[in-house]
Amino acid sequence: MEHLKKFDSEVYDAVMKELDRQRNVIELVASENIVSKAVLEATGSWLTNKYSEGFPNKRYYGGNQFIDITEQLAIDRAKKLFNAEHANVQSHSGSSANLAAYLAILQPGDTILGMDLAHGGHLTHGSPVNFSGRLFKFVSYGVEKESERVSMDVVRELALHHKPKLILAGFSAYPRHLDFKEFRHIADEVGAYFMVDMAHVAGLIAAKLYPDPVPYADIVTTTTHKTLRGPRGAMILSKTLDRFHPDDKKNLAQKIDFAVFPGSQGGPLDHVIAAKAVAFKEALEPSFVGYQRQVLKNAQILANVLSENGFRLVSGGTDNHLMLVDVTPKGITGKVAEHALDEAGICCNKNMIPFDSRAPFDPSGIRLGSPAVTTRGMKEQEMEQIAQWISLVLKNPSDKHVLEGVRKEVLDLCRRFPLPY
Ligand code: DSN
Repeated sequence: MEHLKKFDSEVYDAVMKELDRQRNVIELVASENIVSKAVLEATGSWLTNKYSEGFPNKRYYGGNQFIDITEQLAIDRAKKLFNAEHANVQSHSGSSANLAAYLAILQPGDTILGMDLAHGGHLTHGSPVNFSGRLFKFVSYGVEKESERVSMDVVRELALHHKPKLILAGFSAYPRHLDFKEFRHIADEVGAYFMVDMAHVAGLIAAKLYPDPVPYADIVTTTTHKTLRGPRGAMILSKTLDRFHPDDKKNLAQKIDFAVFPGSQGGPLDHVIAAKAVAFKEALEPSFVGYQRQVLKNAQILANVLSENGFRLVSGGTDNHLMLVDVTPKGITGKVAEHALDEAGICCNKNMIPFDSRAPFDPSGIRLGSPAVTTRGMKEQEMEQIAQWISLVLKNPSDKHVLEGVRKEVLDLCRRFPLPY
């Protein structure tokens, strides 16, 4: 960083402060992780200088012989990792991957059945303030009030009633398994495409520790930076054939590629694509399964100890890497909880819980996840300790003495489990 330091001390200082923050906090934001040095080097590499509209061996610019290698490696490894027929690795983000997926198979105004953001879905699954809700007619399913789980009977009823062209499964705040096979049955019953946004659980799926949507879905989108532990970005996996238009000039794989470029993006981020290739190689290593197993174990311990300390977990616990904690029974809100934990060096995000009577900026819950702390090497013992600190902080959110005491212990734990850089 010597050049950055010399040329732009303001940016340099902020970057170094962010590194320092990452080193010294317990990161429980469920959608974040810590990349390896190899992924970081590829992301920060000279590939950022190149333009390469098109796809490997079919570019609109010269000089792409080495970019072709890195992009093809990313494609081949993504296909191998998820046993997918087709992979497009150019999506800049999960949102742009979802936009391209919709554009590949739908017309504006078509109906999509997806999960309600307020019940754990995602902004791009039909929120009225997002392009998805503005371009398409979304119908939402949520969780059931009692179980706080998705009911496939409800999904089926809604599908039969609204006859969507696309059924969408996936979430950003749902702590349970989804039954992708049953989603496929329902989609077949009503003649709909089936798409899964597996962003949160992609790493668990790669390790075969979460139900696999790839055999059932026409299209699977994912970010690459959550449990998958790659650079910030996304990709789209798909079947080759378009089940409803097998005779079209373009098959589904070609429609996806076309919807990404030129449909919704220009030049790909070649440095990030190279880093995706590196991350997929890491995910193909046997040790990645061990990592994901520990992600699950760590989430279980965190959930169990919080429950033992009297916290109400949405749906009673978790089957994956994340959990939603309703903090209102403790007399506080999600905003107060997030702030108090931040003061103590524990980072998470406030989150709506299903049927929340409060507003998104000060909701009833917080969302916690285990991927980043697991990457640092923390295991059951540390998770139990973290859960005890969370309990102590949330029971005393304005007690400076408590917050400072926990902050000191957090710093000590962070020093014992350093980042790789
Ligand atoms: N913002 C991401 C998350 O935190 O889950 C989803 O895109």
